[in-house]
Amino acid sequence: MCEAPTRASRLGAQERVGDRTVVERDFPEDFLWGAATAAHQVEGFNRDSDWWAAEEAGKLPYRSGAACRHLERYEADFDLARAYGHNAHRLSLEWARLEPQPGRFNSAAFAHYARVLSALHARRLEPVVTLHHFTLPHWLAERGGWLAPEAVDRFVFYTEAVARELGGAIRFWLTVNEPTVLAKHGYVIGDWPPFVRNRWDRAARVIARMCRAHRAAYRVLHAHDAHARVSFAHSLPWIEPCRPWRWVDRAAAAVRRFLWCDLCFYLMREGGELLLDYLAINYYTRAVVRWQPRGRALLFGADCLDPHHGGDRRFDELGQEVWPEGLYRVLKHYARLGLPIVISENGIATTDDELRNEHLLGHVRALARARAEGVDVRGYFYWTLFDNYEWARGFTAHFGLAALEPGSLARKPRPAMEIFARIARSGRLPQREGTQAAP
Ligand code: IFM
Repeated sequence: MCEAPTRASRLGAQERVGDRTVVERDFPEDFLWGAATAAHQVEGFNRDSDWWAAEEAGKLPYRSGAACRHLERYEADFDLARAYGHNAHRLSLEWARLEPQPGRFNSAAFAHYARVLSALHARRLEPVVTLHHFTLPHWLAERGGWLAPEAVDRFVFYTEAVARELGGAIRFWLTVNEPTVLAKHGYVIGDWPPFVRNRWDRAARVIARMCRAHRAAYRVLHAHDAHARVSFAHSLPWIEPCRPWRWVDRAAAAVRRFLWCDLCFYLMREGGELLLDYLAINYYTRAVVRWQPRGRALLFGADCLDPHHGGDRRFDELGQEVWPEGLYRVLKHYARLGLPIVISENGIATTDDELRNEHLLGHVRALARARAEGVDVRGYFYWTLFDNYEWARGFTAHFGLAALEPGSLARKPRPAMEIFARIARSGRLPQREGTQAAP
């Protein structure tokens, strides 16, 4: 992934078949195709984490419980991914399992993740590994979580252990997942641990801490392996003003974009150098922002959810707009950072198969269009492989390429899984399948 793509691969690679036929591809052979998951959402019984403690204490509306039993079923899950054309897989390691007590690592948990990584390699699935995906060890949360003075040092200590024990099996790293999302839910909306409301100052400090933790972990991972490829997964919606002719809406959108999207890029610099080897984008939706002089919206602007704003809009189960054009715009916009790009998450919460199919095709087309215009996109990870524990929404949001059968937890592939497989195997968009260029 980190070799610069050739001009041919950027513009739609061409492949020799036999001696004469040349087949056009929209995506090169080494493009990463996979699904993304996170430990707490799929593994089950994550007992030493802050989320588990909050669930047990009745502070969250849903419990994760056995989740999807991925802890035991990971091999079958990776078989499924491989059978449907995936060549990569994004997962997270659970810090709370690996370090259930401060400074005391659990060797059985390390052995488990070593087996998980071998299982991926055995199936030729490239692992992309997140070190921190929203959950914290309960002991750290009790000391203040990301706001504890020791938080960054603790994260570095954990990262060093992971690099030492598992680093040989990992090339692509994501240090932290979506710092702005965690700060918003944990310290502004207050529906996630630690359930603090309207503390913008703390939210800002959490973001700054997580960015500092990223910088430190970046150095650690490179010290262990000069070839490591390190990034963090950033939530990057497309943000635009609701009434572009009104300066207040333009200003609200600009402030939102700065705080939500661009601030982390400033905080991830050291001596002017941006400590990212690639840009990992979680893209779901666009935000149409209007100025509103009240409450939270004063700072961030209010979301315009008018279903007829600029044509008929479609929203998923979580109220996120389905807008593939936004992925294209985000890619064109952030190409200016000059980094290779991986879409580390993209997906939709729905049980409507047609909508999921359309969503997938629309977003993959947006990717292909951006690539054809020279944007260096190297991979696409669908959120997610099968329906799982969607944080405070429990199991009520359906993001999976496969559904979970209640009770048995059997994975039932949805039609989109087959569409994904065809694109991943052929490197071509469906309407172009069978197209042959002249020799
Ligand atoms: O489920 C989450 C994931 O944990 C982080 N990014 C967004 C997903 C869907 O809401």
